[in-house]
Amino acid sequence: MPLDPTAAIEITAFNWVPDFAKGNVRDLRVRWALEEAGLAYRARLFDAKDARPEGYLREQPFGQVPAYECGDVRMFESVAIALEIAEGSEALMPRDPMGRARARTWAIAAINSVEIAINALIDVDVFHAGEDWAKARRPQAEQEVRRRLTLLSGWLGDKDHLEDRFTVGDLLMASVLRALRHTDLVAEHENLKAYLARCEARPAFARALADHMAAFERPREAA
Ligand SMILES: N[C@@H](CCC(=O)N[C@@H](CS)C(=O)NCC(=O)O)C(=O)O
Repeated sequence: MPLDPTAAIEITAFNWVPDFAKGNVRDLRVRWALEEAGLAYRARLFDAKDARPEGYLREQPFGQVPAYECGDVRMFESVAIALEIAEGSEALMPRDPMGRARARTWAIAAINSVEIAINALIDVDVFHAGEDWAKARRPQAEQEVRRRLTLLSGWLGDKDHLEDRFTVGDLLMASVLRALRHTDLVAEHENLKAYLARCEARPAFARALADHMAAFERPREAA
């Protein structure tokens, strides 16, 4: 679904971030969810280096992206937004109660049990690279990511997805795993590597990534 400046749904995103963040800012997972759901949207872009526009803290209390608006519904937190989109789309959320419960469970697991460990590693590898404390902390942070990935790989086994079909849980898990691109940690598990490649091969992801990246080529142009 192309970006549409007249769309009812608006998200916020950045038109400038440091190179390491391109392809990994959290608007991408929301764009991906919207693409899977077939919903048109527009993007309001900020430069990450600049102060946020007046009033933005009323949309996103931490001044971050993404924020989301559709009619009277205003949200922040990428996972909450992805779940909101998923609730209205069978492409992301099965119809049956158990399927829905499992999709929501994996969505939270991605963030609360996997991303939390990955973020600790990103912190030392990216945000504090080279600092003495980060060098000391890194082995432990990496070990914890390895432990989580080994358990995730064990769960996945030879399945294509975390449950019996693609859901918002896979969308978020894949989004989280992508943050390890600067390491070989995912590739240590053939099934996780293939899982991530499978998720990234989805046309909706390709469209979302293309529009996410295009925002950095068109500074200050909304939509
Ligand atoms: N928990 C939030 C985190 C959002 C977040 O960390 N956004 C980053 C970009 S990925 C950001 O806006 N950073 C700029 C800042 O913190 O000022 C979510 O998932 O939406």
